[in-house]
Amino acid sequence: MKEETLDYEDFKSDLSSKYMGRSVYYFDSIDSTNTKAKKLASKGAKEGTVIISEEQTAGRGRLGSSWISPKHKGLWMSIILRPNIAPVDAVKITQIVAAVIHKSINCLGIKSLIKWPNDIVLNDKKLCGILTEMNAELNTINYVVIGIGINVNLNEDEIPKDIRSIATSLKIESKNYIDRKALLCSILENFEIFYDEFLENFNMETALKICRENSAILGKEIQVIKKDSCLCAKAIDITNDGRLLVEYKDGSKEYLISEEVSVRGLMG
Ligand code: BT5
Repeated sequence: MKEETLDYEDFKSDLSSKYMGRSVYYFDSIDSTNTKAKKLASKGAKEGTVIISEEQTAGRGRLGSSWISPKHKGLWMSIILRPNIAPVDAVKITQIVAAVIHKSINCLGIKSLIKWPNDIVLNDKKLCGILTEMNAELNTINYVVIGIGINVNLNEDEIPKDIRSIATSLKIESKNYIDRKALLCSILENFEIFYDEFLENFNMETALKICRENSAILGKEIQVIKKDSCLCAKAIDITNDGRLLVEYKDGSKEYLISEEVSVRGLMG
């Protein structure tokens, strides 16, 4: 059977967005779509440009970790943005993307949860990771690259053994083959709506509501993992600016920003 591919020609007639995903760089294989996106962005690629690859040979997670991206099995892609916002506000975009992916997965009848700041999970296992990277001056953003990795049609034996206990796919969870093209279009269309609303009114209420109502960690005991420490805390709220409010055992509170810590549910 010929594998279904995600070249622009394959999905352009199904896509109803105006600019999100209207300029597409498609690869059969690449090291990392985020690395490519950063190169293209620094050469002037416009907002909404999408880089998609059928596989990544050096897919990246945060802090130098790697992201497994087998051929034709997932959505491995990056979106270039040029928001006219302060660099500190770029973390909000990660929450908007998480809400959008959750919504699009939900439309498939799959009930995922959002694990702040950058994971979509199901049954305590990771379905999707988001990697937000930015190039900025003190007060202005040159570009933001949103990397999205979604495990779509991986079978259990296609997930490396060392991450099998923490990773899953839409196919494994739903027991159905998932149409990657439809999922891709849904994400690009929903993202354009949420992102435009955010830029126009600085409003991310809808996204925050989705992140709060479908959180895998709010109200739960979590571990806040920093460079030199690992502390137990309770996840209290996601604030209007996308930070996580936690309360430690001694009653002290802290607002976490996605870059400075990892938060892992005790199950993770
Ligand atoms: C992330 O990092 O979750 C962000 C992943 C972003 C991947 C996309 S794919 C397109 C774009 N191009 C790139 O090069 N990257 C982006 P983090 O929270 O640090 O999680 C990384 C950890 O997840 C690894 O250390 C593994 O334990 C685990 N992992 C690796 N591959 C996985 C997979 N396919 N599914 C689930 N977990 C995985």
